[in-house]
This record gives sequence, structure tokens and C-alpha cells, in this order.
Amino acid sequence: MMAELYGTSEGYGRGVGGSMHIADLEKGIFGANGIVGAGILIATGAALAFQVQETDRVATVFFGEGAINGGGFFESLNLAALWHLPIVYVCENNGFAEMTPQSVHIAGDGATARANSFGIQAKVVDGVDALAVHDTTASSVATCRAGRGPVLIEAKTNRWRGHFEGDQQRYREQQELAAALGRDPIQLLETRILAEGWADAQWVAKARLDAEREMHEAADRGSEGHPIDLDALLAQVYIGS
Ligand SMILES: Cc1ncc(C[n+]2csc(CCOP(=O)(O)OP(=O)(O)O)c2C)c(N)n1
Repeated sequence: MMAELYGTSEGYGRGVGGSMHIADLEKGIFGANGIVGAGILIATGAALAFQVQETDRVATVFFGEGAINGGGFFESLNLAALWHLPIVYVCENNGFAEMTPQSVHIAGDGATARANSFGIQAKVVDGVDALAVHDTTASSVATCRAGRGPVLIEAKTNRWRGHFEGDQQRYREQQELAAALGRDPIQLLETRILAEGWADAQWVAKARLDAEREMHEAADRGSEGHPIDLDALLAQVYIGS
């Protein structure tokens, strides 16, 4: 993935997909998408395929609250509900669609209310609480495997940085931003592990260091790849006469 971000031919998409189109079919990742909400339709199609093939696979798709006003969201939920498709829709609600707060673009009570209107089971979870997200996801997948899908999860979360590098986030209240920065999911999980006595401080510190090292190694490997050459880039683009 890091190689793809660096635009090198060792990347998932041989360097031509970039950050918007990360995909790995062998791992069942059908692709991120630059079109807001498009993944919802693709994942719903995948869930239909899993059902037709009589597998126990469950599809899942992640999208922001900005995607729930798109037509594809409603079309997908409608068919998924009718056909009891094995799919978990995960709406990561961070309160902003680019720079637009939820209050000025979403009517009604949002993703869960819309799911309920199709008869779909919907759950709200604290998206910053890793264990709560794990438990909610596991029970939702089990529901789908039992033939009682689909399920929608609204994970309420927050945003630390702007929509793009250089975004000053002037549209946010300083207090709201400070509160968001005060809730770090990794730190919260570490605190919980220590409080429950699941591991000691040394183990927690090592786990953090190991994860950071793994990330740095991946970034280094990615940056050392071979930049895609221009001919290969143009070979995959349709150029009309
Ligand atoms: C169909 C479509 N319309 C508009 C855009 C432009 N756009 C890019 S990101 C974005 C906001 C998406 O909001 P959300 O899904 O909440 O994601 P977040 O802002 O949290 O990353 C928009 C409107 C787009 N990429 N695709």
C-alpha cells in the first residue's frame, strides 16, 4: 500500500491507482473509490454474489456521513433489506463532509434512522472505542451469517486534521477540536488494557514501538520502489482519436 502511495510499480495498483484506488482482490478488498458513496453499491453487489454462491462470506463497506445523501445509499439499502443480503454497512460519522457540518446537509436523524426506515437493524457505537467497535462488528457479522442481515453501524468518531493537508479548519470551533484531540483511540485502548490488567506497561510500550517500526519499514520499502514509467501509465488510458 505504501508503494502505491509513492506511485511505484510495486504498489497494489502498480502505482497507477494512487491513494484513491487502493485495492487487493486476493484479500477481498474491492477498491477504495474517489466517488463518494460508490463503494456502497460495489459492496452490495459483492454481498449479493456471496449469497448467490451460498458462501458464508459477509461484505462490509466503510463510508462517511457525507455519503448517506447519495442515491446509491438508498438504492443499496433497499435491495439489501429486501434480499436479506449479508452486508455490514459502516458509516464513520466524523461530523464533517469535507468542510460541511452534518447539521446543514443531513435531514432527520441520519444513517441509523434511514436504515431503520428500510427495516434494517442499525447500531450506534463510539467509534473511538476500539473494543466497542470490535464487539459491535462481530455481532453484526454473526447476524449476517445467520441470514438476518443486513446491518448498519454508525460509528461516531471525530477528526483530528483537515480534509486536505494545509486545511486550517477555520470552520471548526476550537473547543470542539480540542475535545476531539483529547480522545485518542490508541491511548484509550492502552489505558483500558492497563486498567483491566490484561497486560503490563512494558508490553503496551513494546506493542506501540513494534507497530511504529512496522509502519516506518513499510514507508521505507514503499519509497524505495520503482517509479512507474510514462509509457506504462499511458498504456492503461483510453485516448480517443
Ligand atoms: C459523488 C461525489 N460528490 C462529491 C465529491 C467531492 N467530495 C470529496 S470528499 C467529499 C465529502 C465526503 O464526506 P464524508 O463521506 O463524510 O467524508 P469525510 O469528509 O469525512 O472524509 C465530497 C463531497 C466526490 N468525491 N464524489
